[in-house]
Parts: sequence; structure tokens; C-alpha cells
Amino acid sequence: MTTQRTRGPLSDAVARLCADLRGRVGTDTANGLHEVLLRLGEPLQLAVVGRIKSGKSTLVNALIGRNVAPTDVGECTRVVTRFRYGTVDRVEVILRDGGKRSLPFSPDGAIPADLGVEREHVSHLEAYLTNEVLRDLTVIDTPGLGSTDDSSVARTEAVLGESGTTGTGAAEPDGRAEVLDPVSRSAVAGAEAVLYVVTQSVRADDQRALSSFGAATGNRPAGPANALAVLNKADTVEPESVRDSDGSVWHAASLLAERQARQLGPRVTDVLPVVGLLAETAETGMFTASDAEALHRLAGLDEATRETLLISADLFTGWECEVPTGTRARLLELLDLYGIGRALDAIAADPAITAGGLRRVLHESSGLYEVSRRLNAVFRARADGIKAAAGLASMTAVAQRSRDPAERGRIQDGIEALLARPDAHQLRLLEALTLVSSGEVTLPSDLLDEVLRLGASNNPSERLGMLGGTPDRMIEYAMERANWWRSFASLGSTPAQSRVAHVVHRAYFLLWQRLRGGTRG
Ligand SMILES: Nc1nc2c(ncn2[C@@H]2O[C@H](COP(=O)(O)OP(=O)(O)O)[C@@H](O)[C@H]2O)c(=O)[nH]1
Ligand SMILES: [Mg+2]
Repeated sequence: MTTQRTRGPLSDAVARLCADLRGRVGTDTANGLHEVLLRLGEPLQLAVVGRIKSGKSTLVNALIGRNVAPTDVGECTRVVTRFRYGTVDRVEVILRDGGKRSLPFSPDGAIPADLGVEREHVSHLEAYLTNEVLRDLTVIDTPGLGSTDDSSVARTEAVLGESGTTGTGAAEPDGRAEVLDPVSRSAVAGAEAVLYVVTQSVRADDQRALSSFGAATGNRPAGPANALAVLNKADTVEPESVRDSDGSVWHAASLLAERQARQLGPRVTDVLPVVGLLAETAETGMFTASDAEALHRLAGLDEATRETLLISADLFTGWECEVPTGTRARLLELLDLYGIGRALDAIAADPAITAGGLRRVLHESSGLYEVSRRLNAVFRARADGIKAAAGLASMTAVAQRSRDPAERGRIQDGIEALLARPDAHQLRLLEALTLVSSGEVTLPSDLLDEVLRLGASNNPSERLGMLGGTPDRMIEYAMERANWWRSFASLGSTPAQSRVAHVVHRAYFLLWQRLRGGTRG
């Protein structure tokens, strides 16, 4: 047997528990535990979920830094694709019958639109890329919900009917169920974290998709511990449509994202505005020196013409001017009007700006930096805990499937013993977070916010809500809150709240210890 590389001490502890139990249960359960063990050795699985055309594949490309996921609605955008690390770039089509076929990349390095196999025979795609980002994060691109394809809606309904989870498939006013399609569901079922892509209006079905992520993951509802949302296409937000906006697109998008965060409630850590298109263009090398040159030429046009061009996409490509229509169409495709406007502003501020300089401006305008930072803080830095918690949940599911009560008991006891260990406290905190975010344990909203903040990151100042706070002040505050939660645990809380409060108290105490150690060392 090969040794499994795990993500860290918590996953390691769960892996050891699995390995130990495997020898003490029947074949079926042992196989289930073996699966859990294999999963623990893999990078964190992040599913990108959202409605069709919300820009999921565009964001996947931006995150991976390569234009590899097709972004038109073609056949392959309807197939789940797992992007994972490999030593050689290759794509495999995994068939429903378990067979595999390798697939060559298109000349431009993307996954080809034609899979060479009938779609109904395809289970999903596995794309292996020699990309550093994927070393500790597997990114899963999903087709998404909101299918207009009647047969796939029918299939969705059939699957939901069969599995008895109709609760997530409430009908739209027009009678069509809008939920995650079956393939997306099963991909999401394997995911340990989710990046949820919404656009301007968070509709009821966006909310439902979030819940169906929970339903699909069984014991692992999406919670702030493992779900982050982006408001994509921030460039298309109309400032007039957003109350209190100062008239700028980015300000309006930020306000909207804040409001959506409140609407989506504790299910996601946060909603961050992003322009996936600009991020993709800036990150994947699509933006070339000749594109920069075309922008300089546009900048050189007289002001009236420039202003007319920027009124609408139709005018931008259709209006008579010296820059060839084809060149303009390409700029529009790469940057859309907002990106073109940002680039022209940058040229006005610095007429000598280079292609590299413009690319940086596009990157900064895209909001991707903050998304990557949060992905790191929310997921990557806590991959060990998230994977371990997911592993424990899968073990529980394996136990529940067993018909032997003694076997079930043995697994449950093992899990309990593991959770009781002091070093497993992070798992307890993740559990508490799930309890409060799912509403199973209710807390007043200020306390709820505090717990979510404390659990949603690894960064001490972020956890304390004290960005830029001095170390001394942070130490003091951590102790203050530890004490407060200890008394809340014993006075004035329900038994369920009290259990959560004990965990929160301990989390603050451990944070206090860590901060104090930090200033001494
Ligand atoms: N204006 C604008 N268009 C975007 C943005 N992100 C994606 N798109 C476009 O939206 C369309 C759908 O994107 P795609 O990634 O295929 O969506 P998916 O179905 O969710 O994977 C494509 O034409 C993208 O170029 C964005 O931030 N701004
Ligand atoms: Mg797509």
C-alpha cells in the first residue's frame, strides 16, 4: 500500500482513524472507509457553482491562469470538469460505464468543444494541468443551474423525484424547476468547498442552489466555513439601479455585494464583487502587445468619438472610426466596455503606459486580487480542517449505511474520541459554525456575526474583526471575548447555545495564546 500524503495533522488523524477501523469492519464498510482515506490524500476540492452563463468557466480560467475552460455555451460547458494538478497536461473523458478516453487539447490550449463521444455517455472530464495553483486545490467547473434545455430539466426532475429531495426543487413561476442539474449535483457532492457565482440579482433559485449544495453533500451543508460567493460581472451593474451608490460602477457593485451577503445570510462567508472577464483577460496571457497598441490608438481619437464609442457595445463596434472594426470587436470581447474605459483612463493618466502596465491595471480593476486573497484565507489556509471535517462527515455517512449496529457504534465511538482531543478543536469550531449558520442553533444576530467572523478565516486580525489592530490590543480583546463567551456559556444561554459558546470561548482562548506566543517569540 502506498502512503497517503495528507493535508496536515487533522486530516492525518482522520486518516489514521479510517485506516484503523478498516480492519475491524465488514467489506462494504471497509471499502467506504478506503474511499474516505483516498480523498483525504487529495487536494481540497473546490466546486464553482452558479447559474448558467454567470461566468463560472471564465472565473475558473482566471483562477488557474490559463484559458483552458471553454466559455461559450457549447457541449463541453455542459459537462463537469475537474481541474487538477498533473505532471503532464492532459484531459481524460470519463465515461459513464467507467471507461476513459484521452482527449487532445485544442491548438489554443483549451479543452476542445467536441469531446468525440456522445454526451449521454460522458460522466465528466478530468483535466490534469502542470499548474502550481492546482497543487493544493482541485477546481471543479460545473454546468450550472437554470437550464433552458427541456430534456435536461426533465432529467433533473426525475433524479430529484427518485432521490426524494424535491425540497430543493421548488418550481419557478413558469412551472420549470430550477435547481442544480444532476451532473452538477454529483460533482458538488464530492466537493469540500464551494465558490458560488451570483450576478446582479440574487434570485430565489440562487438561494435554493445554495441549499441544494447542502442537500447534495448530505451531512455537509455549505456554511461560511466552506462557502464563499462572488458577485460576478460587476462591470455590468448599473449604478442607477443601486440605492445610495455614488454613481461609480465599482462602488455600486460593492454596495450590491454587501446587500447580497446579508440576503444569502450566514451560508456564505462573504460576497465579493469581481469582473471575471477582466481577470481572465489579465491572468491568462490573452491580452497582448497588439491589444495594448489598439487601446493606445483608441486613446488617440478625438474625445467626441471616444465618448460615442463607449456609449454601447453596438456603437463601439459599429461607429465609423480609424480603428478597424475587427480590432474593436476583439477589445470588446476581451475587456467589454468597462475594461476598455478603465484602460483608456490609465492611458490618459500615463500616455507611456506599457502593455504590462495596462495588464496590471486590468488585473487591479477586476477585483480578482481580493477574491484570491479570500480563497486563500477561507479555504487554502484551512484546507486541513475542512478536509478533516468533510472526512468525518463521510465516515458518518459510511457508518449510517452499515446494517451492523456494532460496526456503526465502533465508527461513531472512534469519531467521538477524535473530536474530544484538544488538538481537534478546529473541527469543533467548524462544527459549531455549521450549527449556527444552518440555523440549528440560533444566536442573536450580533453574536452570530461574531462567531462567523471568528470561524471564517485563519488570520487573527480578521477573526477578531480588528484589521490593522495593534498586537497588544488584539491580545487584550481576545481575552475579553474569551471571558465573555465563558460567562455566556454558563449564564443566559440555552443548552444548545451553551455548547456553541464553550467552543467559541475556547477558540478565543487558543487565539489569545497564539497571539501572546507571537509577540514573545
Ligand atoms: N461583461 C462581463 N462578461 C462576463 C464576465 N464574466 C463572464 N462574462 C461573459 O459571460 C459569458 C458566460 O461566461 P461563462 O464563463 O461561459 O459562464 P458559465 O456558463 O457560468 O461557465 C461569456 O461570454 C463571458 O465572456 C464579466 O465579469 N463581465
Ligand atoms: Mg461554463
